[in-house]
Amino acid sequence: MPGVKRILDANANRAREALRVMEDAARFILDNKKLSQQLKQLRHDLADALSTIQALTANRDTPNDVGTSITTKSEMDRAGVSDTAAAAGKRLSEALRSLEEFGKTLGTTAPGFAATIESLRYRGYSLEQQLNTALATGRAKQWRLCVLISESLCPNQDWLSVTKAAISGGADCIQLREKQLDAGELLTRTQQLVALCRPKGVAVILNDRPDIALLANADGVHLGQTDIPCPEVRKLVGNQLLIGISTSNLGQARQAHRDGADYCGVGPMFPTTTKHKPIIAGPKYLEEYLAWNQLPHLAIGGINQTNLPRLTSVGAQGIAVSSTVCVSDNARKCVVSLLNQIEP
Ligand code: TZP
Ligand code: MG
Repeated sequence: MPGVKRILDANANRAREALRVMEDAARFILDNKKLSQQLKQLRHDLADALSTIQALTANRDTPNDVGTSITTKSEMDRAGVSDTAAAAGKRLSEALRSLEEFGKTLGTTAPGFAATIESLRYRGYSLEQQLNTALATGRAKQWRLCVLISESLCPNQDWLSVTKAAISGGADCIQLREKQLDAGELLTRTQQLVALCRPKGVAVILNDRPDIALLANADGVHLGQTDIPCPEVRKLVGNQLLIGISTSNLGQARQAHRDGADYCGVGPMFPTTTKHKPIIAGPKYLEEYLAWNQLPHLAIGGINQTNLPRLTSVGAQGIAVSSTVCVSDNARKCVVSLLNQIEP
């Protein structure tokens, strides 16, 4: 049936083109040899599979193709490299699915064709995910001061006033960390924070809850070692959210990097009353982390104006604090004096 052959021809081209785009991103943007080779291999294996069904181009009839003049707004609209690659990944799986389904109708004229395409489609999914993850990382900037806000740690003022004071003092990141709130209230507070922070260029990170962070259009989500694993969260949030991971040693930092995290919490630096942490990683771990130097850092845990020099002396450029700011009777002043100790 010529219609089927035209479908197969069109989707063979779509899949090849999508693979080229993905390969270019892996090769020229990421300099990732392994991923480029895997994508290239997939393109060649696809060409081999297509060569078993004869003379596809003989059925090409572009002038009479009713689809060439149909365009959508989104196909001309790519926000950046990761968006371009993500669109190519989707295009690849759609094209392979169409090849597979219509390939089944070829019956005995193309034995094994649909099954081969199916296995290529699964390989494509995995490469698409690896590419998206690799392109999603490296986007977090090196914040200087992140304030973790918890209502229960703010004895002097309400949480929103403390947040406003911290921002006016120069905090460039706010992490909302509430363990007891109902999800509805957490969403409302995160939305309030986004409305407050976005116009000022201050990032909003939500602790533990990627779902709520997405709904509130926050900048990111922060995860501990026992929360939902980073690769699973990346499946859920794609490139829409930054992902931060708490780490206490370099092994965990390397894993976070492999998993596509955007930044790491590095700590605890000092004993802290905010969270139960029996082992203190200390400034030594920060020093190792900074020598490794693969992702932005936020040193965390028991940091205050008095002990901060022990971190800046090993090169700390970003810290996260909770109690020292929340408990202070002048959160603005506290933030200013912490920032004065950190290199601009
Ligand atoms: N993770 C490691 S230490 C810590 C977290 C959430 C608590 C930081 O709070 P504080 O009050 O600055 O020690
Ligand atoms: Mg957590």
